[in-house]
Amino acid sequence: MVKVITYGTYDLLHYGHIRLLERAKALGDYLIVGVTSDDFDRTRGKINVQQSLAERIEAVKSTGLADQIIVEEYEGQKIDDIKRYGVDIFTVGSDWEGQFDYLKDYCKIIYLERTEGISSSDIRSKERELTMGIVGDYASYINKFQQEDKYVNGIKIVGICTENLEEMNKNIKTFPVITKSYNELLKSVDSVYVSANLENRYELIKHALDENKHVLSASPMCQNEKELKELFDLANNKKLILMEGVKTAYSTAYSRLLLLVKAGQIGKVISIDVTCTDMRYSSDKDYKMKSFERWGSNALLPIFQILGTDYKNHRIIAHFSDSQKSQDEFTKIDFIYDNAVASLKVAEGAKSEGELIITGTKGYIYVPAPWWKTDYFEIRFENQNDNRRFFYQLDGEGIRYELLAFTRSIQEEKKIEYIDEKTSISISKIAREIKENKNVIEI
Ligand code: C2G
Repeated sequence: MVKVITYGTYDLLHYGHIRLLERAKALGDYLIVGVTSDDFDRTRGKINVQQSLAERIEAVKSTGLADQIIVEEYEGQKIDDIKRYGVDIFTVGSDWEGQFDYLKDYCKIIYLERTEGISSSDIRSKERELTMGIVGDYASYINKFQQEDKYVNGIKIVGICTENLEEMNKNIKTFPVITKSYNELLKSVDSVYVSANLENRYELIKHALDENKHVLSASPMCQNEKELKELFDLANNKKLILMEGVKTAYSTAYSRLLLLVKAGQIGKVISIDVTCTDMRYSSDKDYKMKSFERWGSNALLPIFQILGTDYKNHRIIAHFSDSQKSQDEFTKIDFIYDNAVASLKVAEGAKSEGELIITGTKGYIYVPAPWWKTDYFEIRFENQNDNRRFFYQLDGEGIRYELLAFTRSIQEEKKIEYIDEKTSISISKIAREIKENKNVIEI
């Protein structure tokens, strides 16, 4: 019996895929099809896959051509599969010509002519492309963000609105719309990314929603929980997407970490210690961001997402800049829950180890600095032999995953919820307390 194996994503299964599978099947007596897992696709840079692994497997199954379907999950699996299943022929489309020649020590390699004129990307981009505008003041943020739409099918950044045009001009791409007028920007787009100063965000988000635009906003979205609740209600009533952009929340490593914690891998969580600091911009006199504004949401995220937002008590301790009284150079917040505690430290004017430690009754999770853009973490136990390490791919610091979740949410008319509204609202409550100097102990 001649065994043939082929691999692919098979997203939105089309004629090109089916022709390939037919010819692959005809090469032998038994066809094994390896369908790539979502994680593996992300690792190899394919983040636009529309269908879930289960849907893609189902589609391949429905062709009736595969005798066996397996899942491709990791780099190097092909050699393992070929040996394990006793494969005689490996085949794949000619778009991969030469790239799998290294398998020739294990079996015969055949590249089949790719079918011209059809591809999953074509089918995906036939859906109308959404447009996005950026409103904001910080060149360093906008610079990063504007690069990321090329990785996400279905959305294109077409404009920018900034007060800071002269300064910004050096950094921004040539967008069709470059303006100081927010109204002009809103007229030209379906959605906006709000990256302006915290105190302006509420007005900017509200204005965009009023104009029926979807909004992705830097975090915290507001300095007032009531205002944020009002914005969510407005968005929900108008069936618009309003999403909080904390890029860590959208990263694979962080999402997996949450799942492992929720699955009880470290027992009951008893304490969370989280630190985020940065001094890169502290000497830049135009940079007005304060510690909490810059880092608060990131640091609150694991606390609120693991322990919830119903803390019994909390205490905010802040050190303000000598020259600018409104700038918290360092802020520490302690939370007391019924059966747990949490503590965060954020700083723009002080430096510390930016790590995350989640203490549980069976073990702990350690995420090394800078934990907010990690691709790696460890679960550690008393017995070191039980320790496990987890590695994931993180591209574009997570911005492209955030943009992808936003785009998909608009397309599917349903928010893909990485950060729920309760968490966002609780973050804005703490932002208000710091702004109003309420519950704050000054040092
Ligand atoms: N294909 C084709 N003609 C097309 C499109 C795709 O012949 N118009 C072939 C591809 O060459 C591949 C298979 O159909 O052999 C599946 O294509 P994709 O789903 O795009 O998967 P791909 O990323 O090519 O995965 O490690 C190798 C990969 O797993 C192959």
